[in-house]
Amino acid sequence: ATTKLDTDPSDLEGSGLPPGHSPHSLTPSRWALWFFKNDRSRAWQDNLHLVTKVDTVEDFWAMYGHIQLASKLSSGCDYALFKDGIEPMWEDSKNKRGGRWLISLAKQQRHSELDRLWLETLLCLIGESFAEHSREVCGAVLNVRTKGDKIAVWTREAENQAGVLHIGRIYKERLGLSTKTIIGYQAHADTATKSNSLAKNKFVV
Ligand code: MGP
Repeated sequence: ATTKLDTDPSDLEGSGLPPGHSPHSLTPSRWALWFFKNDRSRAWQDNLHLVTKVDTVEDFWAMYGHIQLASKLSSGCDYALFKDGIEPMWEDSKNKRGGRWLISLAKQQRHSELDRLWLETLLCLIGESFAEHSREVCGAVLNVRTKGDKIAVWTREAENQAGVLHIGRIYKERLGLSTKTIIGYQAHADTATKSNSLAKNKFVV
């Protein structure tokens, strides 16, 4: 015998939700997953590929179940989850005045913590965890690197101090980082023009 697991949309009528909103739709309605694979013979932007877009919780978990865990990616690869319509690059009009909360991991954290921290980051995004400041969020990026992996939440306006700090405090708490761990926020304009690997922190929490 087969069991029907899908909910028939007509079952949702009369649920009291606004028209067009099934109980599990994500707000904003759609997120895009991007994958970057480092091929040094090509320009940076040409290595960035759109994988899929999700607009329900069910789609999100189906996607998550289909892709490699972060810790299984080869060094040089990235994932990015961004709001639909924003490309995961500094140049996008929604990113260019923004910046990122950066979590720099020690090498050994790839095995112990990376997958949990990246999943928690994704859930902070799709769950709109930053209250009204969630609208400031553009997306999140994972960099798998030999020198140490990185996870970052990108926001749209580096000068929005209240929004940036609210997001940073909640994000740090959600990741379960100790109060002794300091995380920094850097403007993309500074990251893009830095001469060494470290752009200056505009804010820390
Ligand atoms: P990276 O992949 O963000 O970090 O940037 P990585 O590899 O750890 O290097 P590090 O410099 O932070 O130590 C690596 C390089 O990719 C950058 O120096 C840029 O040349 C390019 N790059 C990265 N991003 C996010 C962008 C972007 O948004 N736009 C463009 N044009 N290039 C980018």
